[in-house]
Amino acid sequence: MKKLLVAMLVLALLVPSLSAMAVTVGFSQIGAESDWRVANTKSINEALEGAGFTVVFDDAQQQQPNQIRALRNFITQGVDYIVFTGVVTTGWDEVLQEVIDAEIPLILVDRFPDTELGDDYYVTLINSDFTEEGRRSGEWLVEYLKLLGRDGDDIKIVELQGTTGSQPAIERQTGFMDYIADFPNLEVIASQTGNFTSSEGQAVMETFLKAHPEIDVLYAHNDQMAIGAIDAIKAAGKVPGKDIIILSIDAVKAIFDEIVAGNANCTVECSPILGPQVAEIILTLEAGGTVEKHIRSIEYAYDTDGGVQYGEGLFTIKAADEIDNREF
Ligand code: GZL
Repeated sequence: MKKLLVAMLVLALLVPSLSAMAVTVGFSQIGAESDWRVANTKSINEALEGAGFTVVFDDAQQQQPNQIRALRNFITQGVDYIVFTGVVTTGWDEVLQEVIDAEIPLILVDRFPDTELGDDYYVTLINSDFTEEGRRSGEWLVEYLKLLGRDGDDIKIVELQGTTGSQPAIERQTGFMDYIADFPNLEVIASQTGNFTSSEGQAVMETFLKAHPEIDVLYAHNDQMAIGAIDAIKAAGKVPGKDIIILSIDAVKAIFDEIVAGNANCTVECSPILGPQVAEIILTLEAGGTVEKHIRSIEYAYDTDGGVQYGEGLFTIKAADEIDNREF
């Protein structure tokens, strides 16, 4: 009798994880173009596997046709959930309609597709506010120039855009340009995509430096492109972080190293750690619960000395005080 009770207890403990393992999640990821993306992949896969789910992962190498193929494969495989972030904003209506028709719950992370499908086709969206990140970048720059006593100077800015047609690239540019529009002495003299990668950021910065000897600021849509640009600035005989102020977005560890070394000036945070929220959502749905339609990440900004305003009651944190907390 005692053995039977023990066996039943063990089974009762195992059943939830066994049942979770029966749940399969298809995860269509953009690629591995940046430290941010790699950390995002790790966070989501580890959280889902930690919750006992089986993950079918696909890296699309920043190519939309690969993502469309992956989504169709998930449908064919009959996964229970799909986690998806799109490399660009448009061109998803047909395949997402197929996901709807297959009645597979869709969890959107990071980037939000621009579709004609309304709002019912997905369960929830977990992401950052890219327009706010651009605005914060503009405000930090204005406040930092005041600290330098250069708020009356004519400031020449070059912009390294993210992947053409991607939501973060579109919205980070909009937020930044809208904020600096009130400061006519701030001028963007060149803007081009570096596709969120270090190598392309370096190559484009090289062309900027050849065409514009008078650059004062680099605004990069992610840290990876800024890190590539730092190499180009050094190769051109200029001092990054001093001759050219360097401002970027993501707050990955590698940019903290550059800020502490004096080669960069500020990074506005965009958190890739979305995994725990994704796993929690699926566990809630599996238990018959409901979830919020839109979940925002909580983010800050970090710079050389801290104390620079970038939002209502928001002031930067000194990078050297935060660097040991950064894992990716
Ligand atoms: C932002 C994310 C962007 C990062 C880049 O949520 O989509 O894509 O800022 C990454 O580093 O390539």
